[in-house]
Amino acid sequence: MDHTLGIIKPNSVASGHTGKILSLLEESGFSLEAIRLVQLSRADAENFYAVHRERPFYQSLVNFMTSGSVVPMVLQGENAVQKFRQVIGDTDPNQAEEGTVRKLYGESKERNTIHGSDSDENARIEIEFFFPGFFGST
Ligand code: IDP
Ligand code: MG
Repeated sequence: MDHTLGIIKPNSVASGHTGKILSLLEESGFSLEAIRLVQLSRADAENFYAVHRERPFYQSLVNFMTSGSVVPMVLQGENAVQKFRQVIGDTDPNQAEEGTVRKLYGESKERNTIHGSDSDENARIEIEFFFPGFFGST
């Protein structure tokens, strides 16, 4: 699979960093295949992050992800999932490498600017979550 899902999180949309982040992603070699501006409902955010249901940060994460608009997008490129994770950097901005999106714009481990799918299987599920029918019916 050469697609992944990214989501610019509410802190970065509100801070006006969306354009700079899109530029950085495009300069890194990704092409933009789909994009939206979305206000997640509580149920949406709970479903999207259901895998983290038992984690101590879950309710706080859901609160954060529903606190403002987010920008989900489909990015295409060779080895997209793995490469995107490299470009965004470590979950904790303090641990992320220089030049990564989270290092540049992340405010904390929770408010870390951007989501990236963690596997081809999850990328497909997450893309369908925000862009139903993206892969067609075949
Ligand atoms: P990832 O986004 O790098 O894949 P995950 O472990 O899947 O990281 O966690 C999902 C999201 O939950 C993170 O992007 C971050 O916003 C939040 N999160 C993860 N770990 C913590 C934590 O220890 N404290 C607060 N928020 C966290
Ligand atoms: Mg994850």
